[in-house]
Formats: sequence, C-alpha cells, structure tokens
Amino acid sequence: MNEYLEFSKEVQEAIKNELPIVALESTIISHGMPYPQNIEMAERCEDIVRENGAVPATIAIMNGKIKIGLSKEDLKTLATAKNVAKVSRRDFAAVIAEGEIGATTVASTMICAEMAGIKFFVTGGIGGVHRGFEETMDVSADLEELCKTNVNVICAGAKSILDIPRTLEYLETKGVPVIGYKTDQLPAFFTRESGLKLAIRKDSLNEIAQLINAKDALELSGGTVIANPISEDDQLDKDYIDSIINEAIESANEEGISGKEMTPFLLSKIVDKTNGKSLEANISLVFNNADIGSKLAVELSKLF
Ligand code: PSU
Ligand code: MN
Repeated sequence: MNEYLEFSKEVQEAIKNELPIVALESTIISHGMPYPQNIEMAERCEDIVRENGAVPATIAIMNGKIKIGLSKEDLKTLATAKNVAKVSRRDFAAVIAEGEIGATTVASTMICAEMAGIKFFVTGGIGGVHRGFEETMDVSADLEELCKTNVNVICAGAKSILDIPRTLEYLETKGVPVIGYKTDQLPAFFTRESGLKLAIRKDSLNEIAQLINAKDALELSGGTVIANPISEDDQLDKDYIDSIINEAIESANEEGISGKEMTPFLLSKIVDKTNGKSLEANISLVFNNADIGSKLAVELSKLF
C-alpha cells in the first residue's frame, strides 16, 4: 500500500513530530470552484490550518502516486489544468494505473487519509442522495465511504441540490454519527438550517474530541460528520438560493447531465446564476470548516 503514498516534506515532519494533521480534498479545487478563486481558497485553507497549530495535507493523485501534501505547483495544476479527472472510489485504481492527474472527492480523500493515518478531513459539503434518486439511483459514493472509512469529516452539511432528508436517513441507517457543532440541525451548506434535527449536538470541540476518542476506543468502524454551519453573516437567503438550485436542476435535466458530471454542473450553474454570491458563501464556509477542523485536530491531540 505504502509504495503509492508520497508525502510532502511538511507532512513527513508532522508525522515524525506527531503533530495533528488535517486532510483537504482537491475535487473542490478542480471541479468545485472556478479559477482563480479555487487556488486562493486552497492556499488560504492550508494557512488557516497552520495558524491553528496543525499541518495541512491537501490530497490528489499525480503520476501514479497518491500525494499527501501538495506543492504550490501541484495546486496550480489542479486549479487550472483541463485534464484533471474527478476521482471517487470507483475511479481510483484506474487513474493510478494510467498515471493521470486526479482530484479526490470526499470519498477518495477519506480513503487516502485513512491510508496515511490522518484522522481529520476538512471540506465544504459532502455528497449525498440526489433529488429524484428513485429514478436515477444517484447516491454519492461519499455516503458509503462514511459508512466504512474511519475519518472525521468537517463540513457545512449537504447542499440542497441534494435530497437532504434522505441523505440524513442514509447516514442513520449506516450508523454514521452526525454531530451538530453548536447546532441542533443539519446545516444546508448555504444556509444554517435545514429543518432536520440531529441526534447529537456538541457545543465544545473538547466534547467532540471525547466522542471521537470513544468511537476509536470501541473500534466502531466508519467515519463521522462534524456539521459546522456557515456563519450568520455569510449565509444566503433560503428562498433565494432554493429557487436558483431548482433552476440549476432543471437545466441539468434539460441537458441530460448525469453521473459524476452532475455535482460539478450544478455547482457551476449556481455560481453563474447568483453572479458569484454562492461562491463567496462557499469560500467562507470552507474557511470556517478549516478553522474548526484544525482546532478539533489540535483538541484531540491534547487528549493523549
Ligand atoms: N459539494 C460541494 N462542493 C464540492 C463537492 C460537493 O458543495 O466540490 C464535491 C466533493 O468533492 C464531493 C463530490 O465529494 O463533489 C461529490 O460528487 P458526487 O455527487 O458525484 O459523488
Ligand atoms: Mn453521483
């Protein structure tokens, strides 16, 4: 397994010195945001993690290797190159074998983080059960990964491009703890509330660290979701964003979009239709997650 892993100097040092490490995904860079906001976001996320006393490990596939920690040039490539594959669990082995450039989704970043021994992973939003899944059977591989791979994912919930109630049901069925950080509700990415009540609420990072510690001691498999709502100031108006999301889904259906193209298509349509307002909100919530995720990684390291 290890022959495929390639660690940056910074991450190697962190492992040697037992510093808390936070994984970051690359699909959000290559397929989730336009250039140049994508690279600015990626670099700033890494800095937020560092400022909080943890070490960032942005993950991607390059030259047949799984890179754990990227150089500035790697980030630039992921942010600008047109031939970057979106790699979920299904695509992983093929992209490695072909030596292609691959951006990792939540699912595949979790796989890589677990291989590298990294316990925390910060992203924007997780994939989930798509609306109309009864017809399409489109359920993100992110959910299955959360069921089996032991990485703690800090996110702002799931976007309402998805069927959020069914996404939450799926996680419940598969036994994934979803922890609301200072909230009773699953956040809906652009908005703080979804109307869906969570079983677990924690108001301090120490309590979340204790929960993770207990889960690990019990050897319960699978990951956790730490749901961290977008800030009051940056959230979008619910009716406004819902109507834009509905339009975007209509366009996707008209254009016959399906499979792995669906999420990137919807994200970019929403950015266009909001004249970039959704992008600002998206960036703000990712920074918020990088802040809380790295503080949580530091908090857990204090328990040992
Ligand atoms: N949600 C976002 N931004 C993103 C994604 C999801 O708000 O960039 C990306 C993540 O990488 C996630 C992936 O893992 O989309 C889910 O894609 P799919 O629905 O095809 O599994
Ligand atoms: Mn899908």
